[in-house]
Order: sequence, then structure tokens, then C-alpha cells
Amino acid sequence: MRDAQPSTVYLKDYRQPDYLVDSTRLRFELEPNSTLVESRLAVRRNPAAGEGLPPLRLDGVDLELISVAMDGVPLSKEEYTCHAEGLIIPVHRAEFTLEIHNRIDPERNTSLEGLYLSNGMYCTQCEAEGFRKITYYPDRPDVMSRFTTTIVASKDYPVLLSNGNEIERGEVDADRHFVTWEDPFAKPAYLFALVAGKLEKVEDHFTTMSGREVTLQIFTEAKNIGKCAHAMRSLKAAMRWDEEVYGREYDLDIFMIVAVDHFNMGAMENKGLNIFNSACVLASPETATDAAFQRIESIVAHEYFHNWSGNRVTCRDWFQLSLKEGFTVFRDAEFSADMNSRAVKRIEDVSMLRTSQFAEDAGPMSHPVRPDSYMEISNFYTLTVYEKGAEVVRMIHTLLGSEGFRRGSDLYFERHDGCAVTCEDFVAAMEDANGVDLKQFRRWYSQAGTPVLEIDDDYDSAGKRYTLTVRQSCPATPGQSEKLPFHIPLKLGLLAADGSELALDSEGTKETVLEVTAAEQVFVFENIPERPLPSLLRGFSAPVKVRYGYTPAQLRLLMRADTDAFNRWDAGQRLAFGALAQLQRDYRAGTELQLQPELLEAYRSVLQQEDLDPALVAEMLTLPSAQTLAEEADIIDAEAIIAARKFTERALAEALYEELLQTYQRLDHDKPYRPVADDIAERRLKNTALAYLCITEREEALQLADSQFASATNMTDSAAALAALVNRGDDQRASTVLHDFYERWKEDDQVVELWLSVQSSSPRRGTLEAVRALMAHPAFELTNPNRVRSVIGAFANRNFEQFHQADGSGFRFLAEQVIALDKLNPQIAARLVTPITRWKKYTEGPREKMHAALQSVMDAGQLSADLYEVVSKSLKTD
Ligand code: B3K
Ligand code: ZN
Repeated sequence: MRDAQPSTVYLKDYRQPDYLVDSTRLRFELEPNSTLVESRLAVRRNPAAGEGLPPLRLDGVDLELISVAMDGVPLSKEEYTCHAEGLIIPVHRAEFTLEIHNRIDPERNTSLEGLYLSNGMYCTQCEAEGFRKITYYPDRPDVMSRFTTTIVASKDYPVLLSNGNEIERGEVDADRHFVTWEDPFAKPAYLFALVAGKLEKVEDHFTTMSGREVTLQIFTEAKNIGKCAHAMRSLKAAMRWDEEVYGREYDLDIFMIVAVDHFNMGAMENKGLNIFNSACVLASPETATDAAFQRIESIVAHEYFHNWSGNRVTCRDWFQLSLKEGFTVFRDAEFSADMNSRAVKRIEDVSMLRTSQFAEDAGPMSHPVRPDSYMEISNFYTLTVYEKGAEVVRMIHTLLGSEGFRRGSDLYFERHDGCAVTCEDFVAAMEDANGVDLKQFRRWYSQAGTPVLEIDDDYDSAGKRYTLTVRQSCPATPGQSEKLPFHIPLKLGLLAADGSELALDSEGTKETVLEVTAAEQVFVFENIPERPLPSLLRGFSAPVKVRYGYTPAQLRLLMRADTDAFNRWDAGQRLAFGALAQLQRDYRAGTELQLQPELLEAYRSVLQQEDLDPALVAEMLTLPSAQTLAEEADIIDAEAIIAARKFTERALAEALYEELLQTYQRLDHDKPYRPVADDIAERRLKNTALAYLCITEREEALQLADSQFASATNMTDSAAALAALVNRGDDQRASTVLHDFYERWKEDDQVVELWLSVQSSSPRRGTLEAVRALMAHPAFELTNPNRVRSVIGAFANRNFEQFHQADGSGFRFLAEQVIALDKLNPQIAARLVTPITRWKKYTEGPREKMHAALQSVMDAGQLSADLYEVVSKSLKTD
């Protein structure tokens, strides 16, 4: 735990490192409470950093220092300074070797940063600043070194892994053995990894485009060895895709993945040795849902893609995090789009962006894609850096086209291979390869907040001229009151009254990308034969909000006829949003709530479109989430949101009962399970229909769920039936299925996590008491982030109704858990507190209660740097 008032690091203060480390030799003697780490560094003065020989500063946290030697000569304690955050060593020569011995305690490391134990297996997590919890080191990404690592351990740990290639192994004595690994590629310390345990593996091979053979291995505990096939398939598909789409080939002889149960996030791209949260790699049809299969495919690809976008070309400093994360998320999203339904993938990503990233952009932690400052970098692994960062890369792709973008990425990889660079270098490569000027576009990296486009149009029927006036603005965000105009690609098409597409020019172009660069700009289309209906921001071509006065009839035309699948869905969302906004007003006014007829008819037509991708139909039938409605509101009235949404869901379910039932029955067939796009789409629609049917709580519907629960042969159908019965119907039925499900699956970690989250996210009355009871259940463990996310995280983030109970009990509960968790795992605590940091946007009652809960976290004192940063910034009232 650090100081309660951590200092702020600024991008403007960046300086080159004073010293470089040409090679790093590490030796670990693994013991649960007392692991010995020996490091031998070849250090050299960085010629680019200036004159003289300043002292060498090494980072180190929670380490027990044993000895320091320079060029083989031991240093006495007076010859260096050891403080809470590292070592300062005077330097007399421009090149020297430094040998440091220290001890660490993996067993007591519950922060899951550095070297720790998970179910008796040693593993590491070094990004961003975890390596300093292993040994003293210049722990910054612009210090790149060649690592050789020897692991010595008891033979109870038969598998000993690190980065690169294995070069030696042998016995130390009768009980202990060792393995030495050498990584030929220089890398920053954050990409270091070590694993030791009793692990089984599955093995496969991949032949690269230049004909090299690569061994692929996935390691896991023996009980999970049957759950690795999907990850292996995904890995091979990702390797091929990166060759075909980006010309990027894998560069080592071996690529390893290890599944770990205790992990702070999804996975980590350590060079040649990716470490994965078990939930993001292990799957079988009986135990994993379609969503899990798709998540695994995308995360395996994401981590693999980092080998080029992140490892070969890395970040100069942590302000540049989006250089690797935004680009890699864009790459994995395109990969998933190619493997599955492109439109559905886009809808899923944009829904998440709109709901959660827009809220982040408008909240107290709002920051640009490239932040200017931070107290704790772990707090900046955000949706803004990742998802908005990916949207920024996508906009470059839209502006340059596929070929232009590929020219840019080729130049970027060629120019910067083996280097630690900046977002600026990425944009410059795109410019230089295409002869374009992206000067104004760069504001996407430096200005926070979600831009708003207000669009008006005018049609001159005599002159057949159609005019679009686009005004852009961006709300003030902390530290940035004034914003300059962004460079925004606005993709659009124009529809005729019969739904056909109008030509935009004499060549017959049907779709174009307008480049919006000014605060107000007018675009004119000539020879437009009738007043058109604009289909704006197709494919969500920029991360902005579009305001245009669509009528319900126009939205229905777009839903039916737009050639852009994303905008068909989006038109439905706008229609539903308008209806829900009216219902919120009616609720507040005490007027009787009534279902808007246009919405009902639109949903009925969607259900009748049997030729449409069923996954798209499922998305179109899903109302905007309560979180999305909250994000869109100026002042969040949680009670009105809940009432409007519940009323609409129920009214739709009642009115469309027959159509939903037919849809369910049409898709309820006994196909053998395959996690492929077409089948996933059918299951998605079937289970969306089931959820709606069960909202009516009619016995017939609940029996359908009962029988699906009893007969399901895959986890997608089983979990959907479970959720339907936990959310609706009588308590007895819910507790019976929950009991049966647990008894059947209690030995399977991933299914138990699903079981926990279904309960925590249920809108059923009394969920908070159920959540408290779950925390006392043997399946719960406060030191396991997956369990924490499944119980506390699911309740606070995915249960709008129960979390926002008017008495404030949900907020107080969250605050209590955050305080307890901060002592064990600051990263998870700082993330979990998010829902109550948005207190300022709520109506008075919840606002005060949320604020009090947040204040109680601050008042608890002794906060980690992670939690302190989030809470102190969120409590500020200016
Ligand atoms: N790069 C890691 C994230 C590390 C988070 C450290 N707090 C996973 C990823 O984005 O691929
Ligand atoms: Zn990543």
C-alpha cells in the first residue's frame, strides 16, 4: 500500500531514461513465502539523455533487499539509498553490471500484480508497473532489454515457463529442478512472465506464411484440459488472419498460453507466454455460453495481435497506452467481424461504447484517449483508452480506406520495429504513407468528451438541391473547458420515400463520407429528385452523438429499408428511446403509461422479418438498457427509467406474445451445438423470445423455460432458461432451478461464476439480501476477482433496478465492499467503485445517498493510490 496522497505524473514531464539495460539475467528460487530473485543487469548510460553520470534510479515496491553489487563489487548500505519505492545508486562509469538479490512473498501477494500464487501455481502480471514488485528495475516501457530467465523450483512444480525459447533444463538436487528461457527480442519489463505449476497442456502447430513451424501450447490444470480446443482454434485463426490482413508473421518458435484462475483482467500479452484469466480461455459446449465462446475468440486474438501492436512496437510511456490498446482492439474487432456477423459485432461494440464509454467521457474520471496525467496508471486501462481509442483508429481506417490504412500500418511496423513509440508516431506513419494531413484529426487523442453533431436539413424542390447543416460541439470535461472542432468522418446515404437509395452524384454513388471539420459546416447535394431521408453516421463512423429530428415514421422506414444494418438497428433504438423518454415524463407527471403504437408495430414487423439475420432481429428487439437511458439523460431519474422500461418490456411481451411464441417454437430445434455465427444467431433470437415470454409470467411461458432448462445440451440454452426463471415467476421455482444448477455444476469454476452472476443481476425483489448471502457461500472468495465481479460487480453494474433501490442500500453495500477489497486488491477496488462515482448526475434523493456512500469510502482512510485517485476526483464538486 502506498502513500494516501499519491503524486501526479504528467505527460509533459516525460524524459528519456538516463540508463539503458542491454541484457537482464534473472534467477528465481521459488518458495511460496520467500522467493529469492537474483538479477544481473548490463547497464549503459543512454547517450541521448544528456551529459554526465546521474545516479541510477531503480523502481522497487514491497521488496526485501539482500544485496547490491556493481561490476562484481558488493556495495555497502551507505553506498546507495533504499526507499519505499526503489533504489538510488551513484554511478561512476558509463557501462557497468549491476547484481541485485532480493526476496519476495508470492503467497501474501493478493494484489495479483508482480509474482503471486493462484491455486498453488506461480504466475506473474507485470503490466503496467508490476515488475517492480519482483525486483529493482527501471520499470518503464522505454527501457527494452534482452531477458534470460532461470527458474528453480521444487519438482512439485513440473512446468516452469518464461518468455522466449527454452535453452536449458536440469536437476539442482534430488528435490529441485530448473529451466532456463531466453527471449531473443528486447522487451520492456512489463512483458516479462513466469509460470510454475502442476499443469497439463494441449499442443498444436502452425506453419507461418514464410514456412516456419511454430509450436502452440495451452497449459491448464488437468481438470480443464478438455476445455482448450476453442482457444487453440481461435489462436490459429488469428495467426492466419494477421498474416493475411496485416502481413504480420509470428516470430518465435513457440507460443504459449496459460490459464490462471486469479487474474485482475482478461489476459496479458507477455512475449511468447500469454497469461489468461481462465474465464477468457477455457470453454466447452456444456459449460460455456455462446457469448463466452465469442469472448474467448476475440481475447485470444487480441493478445496474439499484441505481438506486433504492443510487443514488437511498444509504448514509449504509459500515456501512450492507446497506441497499443486502441490499435489492438480495432484489430481484434475486425477479426471478430470477419469470423462472425459484422453488423452484430458492430452493434455489440457500439452499445457498450455508448453506454459505458460515453458515461466515462461525461463523468469525473473523463480523460482523453491519450491522458495528460495520472496518479495510478492502472486506473487508465479504461473504455476510453481501449474502445474509444479503437474508434479513433477505425476513423483513420475510414478516412484512408483499407489499402491506405494498410500502407500506413506497414510503414508504422517497419519504421518502429523494436522501438518504444508514441501515438504521434502512429498518426505520422499513416500520414506519410498516404500523403494526407491529419493535424486536426490528432485532437481525438488530446481532447476528452463525446462530441455532439446537430444536423438540420433543407430540400429545395425547385432546384432539386438538398442541404445538410452540421454543427459540432463537445461538452467541457475536467481540466478542459474549451474544445476545438474535431475532424469527424460522417458516413451517410439518402433514402427515397419508397426506401430505395438515392444517387448522391452523377456517378450514382450511394454512400459517402463527409469530412466534418468546422464548428458549423454546410454540405450540398445536387440533383436529388425528391426530399430524401438521411441515413446518418452509418456503421457508427465516429464516436459521437447525432441529433436529428427523425419522426417515428421516418425511423420505421430506416428500420425496414436502410442498406446499412447498423443504422437499421440504430433507428429502432432511436424509436424506442423516444418512446421511453415520453414514458419517463408521463411517469413523473403521474399520467397513465401507454405503449406507443409505432413502437409496437415496429417490433411486430421486426419479428415477421424471417429473412433477416436472427441475431440482428434479437438486437432490434432489445430495448436500450437502463444504463443507456441513464447515460443519455441530463439528470438521471432512476425510478422513472426503471418504471418506463419495465412497463414497455411487459407491454411488448403481452402484445406480441403469439409472435414471440411462434419465433421461439420455430427456432427450438435439436441441432447439435456448434459455436458458429448462424447457430449462435438462432439461439440468440430464441432466447430473446424466451426472456420476453417469461416477462408475462404466464404459466405456459415459464413451463417453456422449465423444459428448456431440463433438456438443454449446451450452456447457452441452459443459462438462458435459468436466467428467465430466476428473473420471473415465483420464488420457489427460482430457488429450485438455482439449487439444481449448482448441484450439477459446483465443480466447474466458470459455470459457478455464471450461477453467481445470474442471481446478482436479477431484478427480483430482495436481490441485495441474496447478494449478501452469496458472499457467505463457499463459492465466494474476496481474493478472486472473477468471483467479486460475478457477485458485487454484476449487482452494481448489471442490476440497475435493485442497485438503485430508493433507500440507498445498494450504494452503501458497494461502498462497504470497496473498502474491504482495497486492502486486498486495489486495482479491483478502484474499478468496482465506478457506479457511485457518477452521483452528480442523479436526482436529489439518490444523489445524496450515493455521495454519502462515496464519502464513506474516503473517510475510511488508508486508501490505496488506485482507490484514492478515483474517489478524490469523483468527490470534487467544482
Ligand atoms: N495489456 C493487458 C492489460 C494489462 C492491465 C494492467 N492493469 C491486457 C490487454 O489489453 O491485452
Ligand atoms: Zn490489449
